[in-house]
Amino acid sequence: MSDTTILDALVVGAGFSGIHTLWKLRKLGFSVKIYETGNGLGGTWWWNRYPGARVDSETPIYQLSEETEVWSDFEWRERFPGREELQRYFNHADKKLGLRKDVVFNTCVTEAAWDESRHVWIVKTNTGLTTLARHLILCTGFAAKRFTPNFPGLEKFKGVIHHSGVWPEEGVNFEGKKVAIIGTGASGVQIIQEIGPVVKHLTVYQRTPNLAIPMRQKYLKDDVNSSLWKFPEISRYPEIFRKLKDTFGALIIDLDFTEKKFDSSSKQERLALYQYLWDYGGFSFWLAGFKDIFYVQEANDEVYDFWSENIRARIDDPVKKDLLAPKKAPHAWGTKRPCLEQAYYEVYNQPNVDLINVKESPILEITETGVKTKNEGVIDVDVLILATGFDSVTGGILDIKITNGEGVTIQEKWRGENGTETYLGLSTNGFPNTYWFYGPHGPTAFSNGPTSGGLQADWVVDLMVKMREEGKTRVEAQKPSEKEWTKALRDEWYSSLFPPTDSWYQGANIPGKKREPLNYLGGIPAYIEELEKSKNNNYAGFTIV
Ligand code: N01
Repeated sequence: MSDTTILDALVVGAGFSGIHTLWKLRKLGFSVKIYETGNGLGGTWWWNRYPGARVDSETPIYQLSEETEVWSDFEWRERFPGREELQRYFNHADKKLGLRKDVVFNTCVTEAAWDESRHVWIVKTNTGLTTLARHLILCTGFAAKRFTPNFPGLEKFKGVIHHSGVWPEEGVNFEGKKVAIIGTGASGVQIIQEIGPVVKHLTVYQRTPNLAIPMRQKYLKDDVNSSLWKFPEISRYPEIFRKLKDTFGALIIDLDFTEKKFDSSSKQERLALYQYLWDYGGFSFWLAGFKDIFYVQEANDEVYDFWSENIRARIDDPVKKDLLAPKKAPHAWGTKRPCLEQAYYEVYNQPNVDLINVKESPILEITETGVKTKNEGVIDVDVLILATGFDSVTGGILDIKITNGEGVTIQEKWRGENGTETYLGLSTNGFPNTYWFYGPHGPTAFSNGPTSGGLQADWVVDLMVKMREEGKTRVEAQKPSEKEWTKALRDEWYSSLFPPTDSWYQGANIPGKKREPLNYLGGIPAYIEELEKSKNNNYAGFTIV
């Protein structure tokens, strides 16, 4: 691209939000390109290829909903699609929408500087490209920056070592191997249940138990009429997509938090509801019971007890039982991402699977041959897996050196004493013509990515259309609006049970990162209302020139 061509928009990242933005802007006649670090489409689902990788959003909601030509012609075969199914989907979307011609792969955006005289972003990549763009759209997702703890000796390990977020394309052979895995988040749980039955020996290093819930996977080829959950007909998709936006997280078809209050239902009614959701599977147990579980300790305790009783019944060994599903909750249930499991707890009943509690017996170092903990000494392994997560939500954006017209970087702004401040969870004062989707202060962690990222993208596209019509070239979130949005988001968070829990929801998983609310807890309908309120008032809260 020549140094004088100005793109209407440069999109960073070819996951769901990036693809949707590209498709929509292109249709409206805007010039737009995506720069993508990976070598394929799918964003997180390009990188997430560890054994057992599978999404926790159920069919058919985890897809592009406006692109009729894509969904009307694609058959999902799993209730919770695995990585292969997702890759099949992204290839299908590419065929239908001709995406690749506007995606530059293997290209990582490293810097962007705002040129106030021309109202353009000057964007640089690791491959030496310099691109001018009117709008900079960051579709970097919430888990683009991998986190590896600073274990002493890590570089000395002589065996095979992989982080779950950058798994080799050719896979890893586990047969007959001794394996260690550090981390029991959503990635760790999926890997453990997948490789436990295959490896010679597996040692799991757990710091906090994952309070995981039954997935209740279903396959299209099975007798789908024999379960609570059925594959919806494609003809129902438009109605499903529409109704999803009326639910808290757009994460479950036909279900949402009950409108009842916890204490206005009898114990018998409550237990019947928990049981129904438990059997129904997926995120329903988290997001279709009482919303009070996020605010009222007593409501949370009761759900925890139900969870713990059910999970403990699946684990044979009393020590493992107490470590995986303690009688006393390690944190308020659901305030740290619960993941969906298929046979996670049963894996620990196998004689070849050991569990080490690193809170009691910390990892001292990684040696040439294995992992050394305080009580166990060195356990030798052939393969070491780091399922240690991500510098979530803000990490992907803050990895790019974004500098505004006054020479201030977004890093300086968000890492300063005021922390992350945004307006509407998609823009920040001082950084004109810049937006992100499925990132800080959006419904992100509590929502289905394609839905919430998609509605943010649509909002920005409408704004760009208006600016084009009116010959405007610069838009910036106003400081007072940003202060107000950020304060309301924090007030809601601090009124809930989330703050004491160490989770990536608030940056608590990264040593030295500021602990602060990074996600909007108000739910999708309230979020849509906020977006509409600004838009319908001539984009109130923004200065457009
Ligand atoms: O990462 P995580 P993830 N010593 O941060 C442990 C999405 N996702 O990749 O809990 C020892 O959740 C850490 O311990 P603790 C999903 O939203 C979705 O698993 O901090 N252990 C934790 O157990 C998910 O939430 C899907 O005490 C250390 C683990 O490493 C998000 O991505 C699939 C440690 C990290 O867990 C991230 O999930 C995969 C240390 N020094 C991911 N440092 C699906 O949709 C960290 N840990 C299915």
